[in-house]
Amino acid sequence: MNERCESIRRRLAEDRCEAFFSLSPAANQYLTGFTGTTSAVVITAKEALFLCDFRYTEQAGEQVRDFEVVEITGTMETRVGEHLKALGVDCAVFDGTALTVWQADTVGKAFEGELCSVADIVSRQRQVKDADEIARVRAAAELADEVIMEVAGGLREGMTEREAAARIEFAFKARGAAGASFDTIALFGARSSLPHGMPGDKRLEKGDIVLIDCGCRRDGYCSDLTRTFAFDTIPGAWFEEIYAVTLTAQEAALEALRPGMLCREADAIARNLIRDAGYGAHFGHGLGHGVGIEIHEAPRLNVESDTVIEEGMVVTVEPGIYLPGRGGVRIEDLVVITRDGCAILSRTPKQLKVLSG
Ligand SMILES: [Mn+2]
Repeated sequence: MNERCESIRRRLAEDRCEAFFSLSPAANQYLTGFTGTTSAVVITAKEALFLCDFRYTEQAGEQVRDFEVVEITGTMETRVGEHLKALGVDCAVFDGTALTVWQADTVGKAFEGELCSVADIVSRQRQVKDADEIARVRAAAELADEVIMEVAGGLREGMTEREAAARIEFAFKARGAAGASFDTIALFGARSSLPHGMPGDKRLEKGDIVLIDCGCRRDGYCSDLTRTFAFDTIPGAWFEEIYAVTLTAQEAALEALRPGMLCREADAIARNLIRDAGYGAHFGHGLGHGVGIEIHEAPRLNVESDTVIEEGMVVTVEPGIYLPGRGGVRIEDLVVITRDGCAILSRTPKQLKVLSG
C-alpha cells in the first residue's frame, strides 16, 4: 500500500470529492517514485493510475510502485479527462498551483464533470519529510559542501563568474549528482549585491567579494547552500560589518527554529536583528524556503507565512544584506526541523574566509 496515495484518498473523502489528478512532475515523483518529466496521476477511492507515453514506459515499469501504468498516445491532458470520465467520476480535484489554465481546460473538455482547484493537496503533504527523504537531502547537502569548498579553493585571479559556476556544476555531475538543483549563482565584487544575479563575464580580482549559491539534485532530492568569501583581501570594514551582522542573524534564527513556531516568527528573528543593525532596507527577501523534490517548495519562511513549523520539515535559513553598487553577503544553511530544534545539514564553515589568490 502506498501511504502517500492513501493520504490523498483520505483527503478526497474529507472533501467529499471522488478523484484527484496531477500533471506535476514533482507531485508525481512524490506519489509514485517516477522521475521523468511527462506523466499524469489519477487517484480515486479504488483506482490509482499512472499515465505516461512510449518514451517512459520502461522507466515507469522500474520506478512506479502501487499504480497501474497506462501507456497513452496523443495529448496527456485529454487522456486524463477521458480516464476520469470512464471511471464514472463527477468531481475531480487538482492542485491549482501546479496546473496551467490551458491544462485544466483541456482536461475539463474531455472529462465533462466538475473540476475543483485545491491549492495545497500534495504540497502540504510534501512539507514534512520522512526518514528516507531526509537521508536523500542530507546526501545532496554533503555534496554541496564538498563542491563549494573545492571550487572556492581553486578560484584564481582572472577567472570569470561563468567559469566558477560551470566548475561547480561539473563537479556535481562528476561526483554522481543528476546535476545542479538550480542555475548556480557565482558573483564577484560589487555584483554580489544582486540577490539572484546571473553569473557573467566579470573576472575575479584581488579584494573582490565572492558569493556562491549552489546546490545539486541527487537521488531525486535537492540541496541549497550559500557562502560569501573575500578573495585575497577583505574589501573593507563595511564588508566585515555586514558579514558579521548577517552571520549573527543567521545563527540566531538557527538557534530559535523549532516546531510550533510560525514561519513568520522565524523570519522575524533574523529580520529584526538586521533591522536593528541599520540594514533593514537591504534584506528584501524571505529568510528561507522548503527544499525537497523541488528547490523551492513549501513552507516559505517569510514575513507573512502563518504556517506552523513541524518536525521533519526541511528548510533553508539564508538572511542576506545587499548594498547596491558595493556588494552583498548571504549565508545559507539547509536544516531539518527536529523534535525540539533543528539539525543543520550544511557543514561548510561560516567564519569569514579569505580565499588565497
Ligand atoms: Mn535558497
